[in-house]
Amino acid sequence: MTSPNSHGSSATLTEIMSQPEIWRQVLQELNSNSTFENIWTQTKSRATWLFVGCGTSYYLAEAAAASRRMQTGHAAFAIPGSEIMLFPDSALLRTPELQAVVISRSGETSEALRAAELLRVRHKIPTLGITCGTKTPLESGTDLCLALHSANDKSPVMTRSFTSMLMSLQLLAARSAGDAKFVGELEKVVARCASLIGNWAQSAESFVAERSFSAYSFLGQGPFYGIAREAALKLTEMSCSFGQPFHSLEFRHGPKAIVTPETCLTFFLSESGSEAEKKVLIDMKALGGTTIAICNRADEQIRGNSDLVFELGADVREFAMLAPFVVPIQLMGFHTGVKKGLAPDSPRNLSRVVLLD
Ligand code: F1P
Repeated sequence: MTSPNSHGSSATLTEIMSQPEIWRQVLQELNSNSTFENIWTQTKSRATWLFVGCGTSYYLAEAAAASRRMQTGHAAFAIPGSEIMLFPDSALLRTPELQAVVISRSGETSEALRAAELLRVRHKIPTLGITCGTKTPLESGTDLCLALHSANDKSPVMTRSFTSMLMSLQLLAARSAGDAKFVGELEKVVARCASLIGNWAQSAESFVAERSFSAYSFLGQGPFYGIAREAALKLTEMSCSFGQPFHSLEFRHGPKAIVTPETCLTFFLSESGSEAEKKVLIDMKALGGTTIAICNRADEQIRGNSDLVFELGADVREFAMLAPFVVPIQLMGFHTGVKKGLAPDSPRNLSRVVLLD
């Protein structure tokens, strides 16, 4: 069984379990970091934010954009780096007062770097990079750059880098919105996760040991949709299983055709959409699906219709829960991979960075 102190020799599992501690460090660093202060000062007047990334960093872009819209009430959107390269005319790059954010853990991904160059040099859009690497081409290829070295992962699979960069971008949005409460909410989330992660790891490991699935779906709405996409990617990368993300209510419009007990459906339950999303959970349970609920607080209906529940239980606004909600699926992806005889530390066909010729 996994405990916070027994990670075996897996870098990936160690990095997943280290998240509450790393988040604490990142929040402390940002609090006293003149670069973060400078970034905020130089970007606060920009009206519309474009978040760019590839792979996990693209799903981070989606979650960060959705969160920024909720936090500031202003426009924000996300585009994969490749779209900026191939279809710049459909990327709304003429939007006035645009601020671009290019996200890349490694700071080396070719599409992210090419997108940064196109945005900064050809389209004259101010660029902010965010990375976990040191002295990266992203840093030299953007106007401003935030580097979170302590959140870097050794594993090709992005776990703590994803959650830490997401929290940092949310903190920046909170600063722009003059929202002094948010940092305290993140601190509450960190404390909750630190006390829960050992139990979450054990629950995920037992759940995976007792069952086998032919398909996985991840359901979320609003800012949780980006989290659902990242969860599907985590499971796919670590366990070579097929995982698909959906907006929760979209699942009724066709995808529910796949539901059987061998279909594992994970619901990221928001608070804004709780009643409607809960009805989808109840409907899919009635169709015989195996269900996991990830939520802040589970009521009787959620418990009665879920095979496994992960509950955060934090008195915070729902966008403060984005990063911790992905943790149970990072753990499930890891254990599913190990059960299938795979090594999540060296996932099949994957490299840490995608470099184009
Ligand atoms: C992005 C990324 C990862 C993926 C893979 C290759 O990297 O696509 O999401 O897991 O290992 O790289 P980065 O631009 O954030 O470094």
